[in-house]
Amino acid sequence: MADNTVYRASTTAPVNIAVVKYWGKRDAKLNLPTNSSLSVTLAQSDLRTLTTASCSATYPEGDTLILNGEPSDVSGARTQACFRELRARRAALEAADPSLPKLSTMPLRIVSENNFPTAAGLASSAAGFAALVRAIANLYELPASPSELSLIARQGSGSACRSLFGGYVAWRMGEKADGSDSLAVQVAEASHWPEMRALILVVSAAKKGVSSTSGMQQTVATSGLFKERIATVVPKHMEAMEKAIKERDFATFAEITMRDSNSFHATCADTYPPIFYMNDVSRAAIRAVEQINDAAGRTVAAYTFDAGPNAVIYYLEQDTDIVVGTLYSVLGAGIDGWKQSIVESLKQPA
Ligand code: 2P0
Repeated sequence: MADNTVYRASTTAPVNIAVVKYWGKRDAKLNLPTNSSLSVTLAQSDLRTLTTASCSATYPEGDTLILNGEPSDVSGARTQACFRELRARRAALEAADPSLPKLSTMPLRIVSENNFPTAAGLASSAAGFAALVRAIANLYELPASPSELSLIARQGSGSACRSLFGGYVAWRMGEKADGSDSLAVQVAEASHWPEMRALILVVSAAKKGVSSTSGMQQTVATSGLFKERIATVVPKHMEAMEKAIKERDFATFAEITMRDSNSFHATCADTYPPIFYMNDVSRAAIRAVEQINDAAGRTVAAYTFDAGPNAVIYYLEQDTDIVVGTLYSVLGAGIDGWKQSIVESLKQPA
């Protein structure tokens, strides 16, 4: 008898913001990075992708994806790699147990919604591919750990591998040519450092000018500073950052976060032709954080910027008034760019 069932599973995945940045691929096909990276996963309640994966023999032929209500292309190599890897794992389960429904042969229908602007430098591809991979893994009932799923999500978008965990997450670059050791691991649970907060200052929700994928390829090809970054700067930052997180040492966490953001944007500026993601408003946020730390007489806030102008400010809950209060008054008063900005305070953990 024909199987007319619609099989379905849903999941959410959060955004992560790197404090030691991924920038550079050593293998573009397998999406293998030139360096390890480390991020903080933000609270699900604030910024997340909600994804439902379904499959049915009754669906018309061909996999489909609806992203924020619009049909989206699934023919790209990265989405195809994720579908292929997940189907292969499901097919292995079906081969081992012939009583299982043959989901691996059915068309997939993916429906995905972000609750934040796509392509605003807020790592929508990270939450998006993490949710896509986990939703299909749930649909297929794969017995895969988050680190195993991170190997698949990495092939969708590098930073996505880090969104399969909460808390503090390292993406180990790995050494193998086949990428089987380039995966994410949790360094610490969010509850290890429950006072940690992230504030996102949205300068612009517009799509970024140079995509991360092409920007980092240009950097690898042309920047001399980048060679120094991957050889010495990032390994030093990874080690110091993991220690700072384990010891809940905010001053060191903050210094490495700011230095690594500066180092990443310096290699962007050293790319030929140069890439500029920060703008005048971003630089005003850096000055404001410096003022806040100077006035406090200790490091109470850290800024970081991804491939866009928006700022993420890390601070501890007990310093909310001096950090958030001062940022609102300093940035809100005289700087045009912030006037229409959305300011969200994110609690860690959810
Ligand atoms: C990061 N970024 O570590 C860094 C910091 C942007 C700046 O990961 O080509 O969208 O899909 O692997 O993951 C953005 O890069 O790039 C990114 P692909 P991805 O979060």
